[in-house]
Amino acid sequence: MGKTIAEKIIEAHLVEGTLVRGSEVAIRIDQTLTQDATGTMAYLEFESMGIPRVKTELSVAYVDHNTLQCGFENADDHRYLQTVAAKHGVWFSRPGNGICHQVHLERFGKPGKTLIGSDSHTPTGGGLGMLAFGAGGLDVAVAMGGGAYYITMPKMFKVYLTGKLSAFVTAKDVSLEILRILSVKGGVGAIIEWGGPGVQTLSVPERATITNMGAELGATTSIFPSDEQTYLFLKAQGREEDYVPLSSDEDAQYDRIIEIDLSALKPLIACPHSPDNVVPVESLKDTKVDQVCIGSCTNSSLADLRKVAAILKGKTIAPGVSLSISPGSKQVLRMLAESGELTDILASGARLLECACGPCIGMGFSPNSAGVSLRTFNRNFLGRSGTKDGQVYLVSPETAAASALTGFITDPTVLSPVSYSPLPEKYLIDDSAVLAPVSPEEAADYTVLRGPNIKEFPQSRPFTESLSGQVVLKVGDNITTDHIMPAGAKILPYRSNIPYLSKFCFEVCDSTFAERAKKVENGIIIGGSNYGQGSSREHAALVPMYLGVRCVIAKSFARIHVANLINAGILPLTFADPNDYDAINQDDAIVIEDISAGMENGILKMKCGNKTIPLICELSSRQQKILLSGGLLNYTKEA
Ligand code: MIC
Ligand code: SF4
Repeated sequence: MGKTIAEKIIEAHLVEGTLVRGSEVAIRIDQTLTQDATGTMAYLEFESMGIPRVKTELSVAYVDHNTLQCGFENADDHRYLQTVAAKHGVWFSRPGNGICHQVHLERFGKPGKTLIGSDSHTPTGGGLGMLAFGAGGLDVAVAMGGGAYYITMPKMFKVYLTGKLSAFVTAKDVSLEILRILSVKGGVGAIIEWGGPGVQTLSVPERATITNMGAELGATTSIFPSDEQTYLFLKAQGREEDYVPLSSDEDAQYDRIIEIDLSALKPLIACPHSPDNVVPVESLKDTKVDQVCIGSCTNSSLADLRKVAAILKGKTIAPGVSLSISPGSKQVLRMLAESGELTDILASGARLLECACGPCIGMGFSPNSAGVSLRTFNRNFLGRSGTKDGQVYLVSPETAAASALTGFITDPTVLSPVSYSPLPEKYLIDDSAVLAPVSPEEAADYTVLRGPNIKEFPQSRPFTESLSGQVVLKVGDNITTDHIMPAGAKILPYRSNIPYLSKFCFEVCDSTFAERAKKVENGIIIGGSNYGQGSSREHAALVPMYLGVRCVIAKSFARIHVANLINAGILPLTFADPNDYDAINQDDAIVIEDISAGMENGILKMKCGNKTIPLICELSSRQQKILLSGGLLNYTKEA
C-alpha cells in the first residue's frame, strides 16, 4: 500500500510500534525548539534528567514571548536560558532575533526531518516538508536527551488544492476556509497533508501560514510536499544543500479528502472568540475598527510585510485606528529597512514593535475597552489580548492593511492592484543573534545563571487503587489552555514560579477556583468536548496538579493537553455516554475504584451519589505506568 508523506517520515524515524492508525508509535526526533515561556520549565526538566549534552541533531532555544522586561523576572529567565543552552549543547536565539517558528523556518528547518517544539505552532515547519509537532516541555526535554516522542498514529486527511489564489486573497484565507469547514476540533487525531495542483502555486512562507494554523484545527500536524518551491526557498536562504524532494505515493490512503478551489476563495475573517467562527470579510464591511495588529508566527514573513508596505505606501491610516507591525524576524526587519519598505510602513502611521510574539500573547498592545481589534494572528480566544471585552477578529495582512486605512472592516479586493516581489532570490543572511553552545570541554565548568523567580517544580502523586475526590469545577465545550492558565504580560513572567502562577488558574471562568481547589485534597474537573485546545503550555496541567487536581473527566480532549495531563500525573478520562456530563455538578463527591485494573481494561466506574457512571480510560501501557508512578518525571527516574 502506498504511503502519505507523514507515514514515510514516521517510518524512517520509527523506534517502536507500527504504522497502524490509532496505535501508539514512538519516533526519533532530529530537531527540537523551545521558546522562553515554556522553555524555562523544559530546561529545568532537562537538567533534572542529569544528561550533560543534548543528543539531537539540532536544538534551539528561542526568546520571543516574554520580551517585555518590567522587572527582573524576564531578564533573569533570558539569562538562565542563554546559559543553560550554552552548557548543554543548545543554540540560543537572542531576544529580538524573531519568533521561533519564523526563524526556524528561515534558518534551520529541513524537509524530511522530525521536529518537536514546546509550542503548539511548531507545525509551521510542515510548510518546508518537516514533520513538526507541538509538545509539552517535558516531552521536548526527553527528546533533547535522546528519548523518543510518543504519539497515537494519526488518521490521514488530504486537502486537495486546485486553481490559484486571486489578487488580495491569501494563504490566511485558505487557513480560515479549512477552519470554517472542519472547526477547531475537526483536525483532532489527524495529520493534514496538503496536495493537488494548487500546491505548486504556493510559496514556502504561504505554506507555513497554512501549516501554522493547522494547530487551530486541533490537528496532530500539517505538512506540504517538498518540491520546486521548497528548493527555491532554501536556495534563497543559502541552504539549498538541505533540500530533499518529498511526496506521497499515488495510492496513499486517506481517511478524508477535502477539496478547495483556490480560485473560488474570497477574503475571510474569524469573529470573536474562536478561530472557526468564520464569515466573508465583505459581510462585516460597516464594522468600525479600533486597532489593527500585523505580525505573529502566522503572518510576519517578508512576503506578508512587503504586501502590507505596498498597500500602505503613500497613504495614512484612519485617525481612529492604532496599527502595530511586528516583523517575524531580524531578517525580515533588516530587509524591509534596507529596501525602504519599512519607511512606507512607518510613514503611514504604524507603530513598529519588536520582532517577537508581542500582542498575540497579550504582551502589550491590548485593545481599548470593548475595542474591535483586527489581527493577522491565529487565535482570538476570550481575554487573550489582555482586554477581557476586546473583540478580536483574525484576518490576512491584506485585509488588515486595507482596514487600517479605511477605519472599517474592508475587503481588500476592492483595492487597486499593488506590486511587490514576494520571494527574493536571496534573503539577507545574518545569524549573528544566534549563539553557539560552548564546547563539551568548556561545558563542565560553565555556570548556569538562575534568578530568584525560578521556584521548585511541583511534585505529583502516584495513583493508588481508589480515588475519593470532589468536583472543583465544571466547564463547557472548547475550553482553551488560555482559560486554564492565562498568559499575558502580567502573568507570563512567572512561568517558572508555579505557586504564584496558580493564583490565576481558570481566572477567566471562575476567579474563586484557585482558592477553592487548594482546599480540596483530590480535585476533579469536569469538561465538555475538545478540553484543553490551543497552546502546548504544560502549565495548564502542572498548575492544576499543584492545586490538587487528580483527574479531568471530559467529553473529549485536545491532543497536546492530554499528553501534558498524563506527564503531570493527572488522569484524563472521557464519558462513555456524553449525556452523563449533565449528571454531575460542581461540588459533587466522587469515588473511582479499582484504578489499575480499570486502566488496563480501558473502562473505569465512577460513583457519584447513587449513580454509577462508566468512564473510558484510553491509555497505552506506557501511559498507565506513567500515571501509576505519579507523572513522567517520577516514571523516568524509576525506569
Ligand atoms: C500561544 O500561542 O498560545 C503560545 C503562547 O505560543 C503557546 C505557548 C505558551 O503558552 O507558552 C503555544 O501555542 O503553545
Ligand atoms: Fe507567539 Fe502568537 Fe505564535 Fe504563540 S501564536 S508562538 S504567542 S506569535
